[in-house]
Amino acid sequence: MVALRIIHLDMDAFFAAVEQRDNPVLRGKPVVVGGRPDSRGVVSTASYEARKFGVHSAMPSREAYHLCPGAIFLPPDFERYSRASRQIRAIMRRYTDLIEPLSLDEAFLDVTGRDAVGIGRSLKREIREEVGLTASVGVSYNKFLAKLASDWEKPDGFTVIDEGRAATILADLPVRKLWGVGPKTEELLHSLGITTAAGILRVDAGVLARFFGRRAEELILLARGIDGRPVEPHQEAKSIGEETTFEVDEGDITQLKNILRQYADNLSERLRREHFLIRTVTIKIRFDDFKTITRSVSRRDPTDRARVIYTMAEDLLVQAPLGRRKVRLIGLQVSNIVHPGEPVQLTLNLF
Ligand code: TTP
Ligand code: MG
Repeated sequence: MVALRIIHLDMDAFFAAVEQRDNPVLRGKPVVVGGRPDSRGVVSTASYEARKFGVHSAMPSREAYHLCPGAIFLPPDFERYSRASRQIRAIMRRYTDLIEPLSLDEAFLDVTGRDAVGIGRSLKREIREEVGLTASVGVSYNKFLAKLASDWEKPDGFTVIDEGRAATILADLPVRKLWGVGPKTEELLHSLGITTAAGILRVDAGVLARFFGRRAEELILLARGIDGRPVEPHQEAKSIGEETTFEVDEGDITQLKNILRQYADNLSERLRREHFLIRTVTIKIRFDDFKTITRSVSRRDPTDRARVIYTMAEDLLVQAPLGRRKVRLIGLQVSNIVHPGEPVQLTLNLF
């Protein structure tokens, strides 16, 4: 019997839920947080009431408006989302320091040797009572299954996957739900007639290896519900960044530089507030034909200075193959974050 020891917690419709908490008028209504419906922005998230109409994250706001004209569209207010995120993080820390945050609203906890189910329930209750938001919680014996569990009965879910349940779930689990399986791998698996986790185990391992190389072994392990990855703390804030989709495509490099300067100022301020330093700067450019490029540069000495960040970004912009093409979106991201007094280099996580 494998012990339940990993918790995955993911807030429900996070940005929209914060808005509904703070403004009772919005409760029970379709709420869309993100770009304005008359802009070229995208949806950050939608309340579950809006999701019924087919609205989802990353969809153009305009499309969201067509699907659900009655929705209330709101611009994001990161201050309030970060505050809620910090409160949630503080509640998690009551139970363990082994916390791996994946984003503002999502984290793994390792509670080996303790009552994982009891801790999961307490987390949910304390977040509801103290932060006024609902979380979906999954409890299992590894990260893959704990994440699957938190998603199982969303929103406001609480799902425990023990070995028996894992066997039942894996028998019919679509391959897409396996960790790291994206559209391409899914397509390849489907072309081999494999649609479920259990299906992977029915295929000869040599055949799988021929198609998937070293990934084959990992797929087989995941299909058996095995995942050895540890919960890795100290990975919060892998990167921060800003980006904008223009109302009208921009062809003027001076304008692009001005925007990067503004981003650098904002990011520098955020870094100072959080007491972080960074080593890597990345710019992202999406052209009018949607082709998207990213360019990165790193420096040895960590910095939080706007002028340094801007100069690095400007160099990248000048060297980018802009040609005569117009730019639809420009973004600036800083990563390789260093916490003062803890000079470890964190994993790079680019766009
Ligand atoms: P998610 O946890 O993916 O989504 P969610 O919390 O809104 O909804 P649920 O978990 O119930 O399915 O992302 C957390 C927040 O991150 C989300 O509220 C808004 C933000 N976000 C974006 O800004 N853009 C995106 O494309 C996604 C997926 C999320
Ligand atoms: Mg969420």
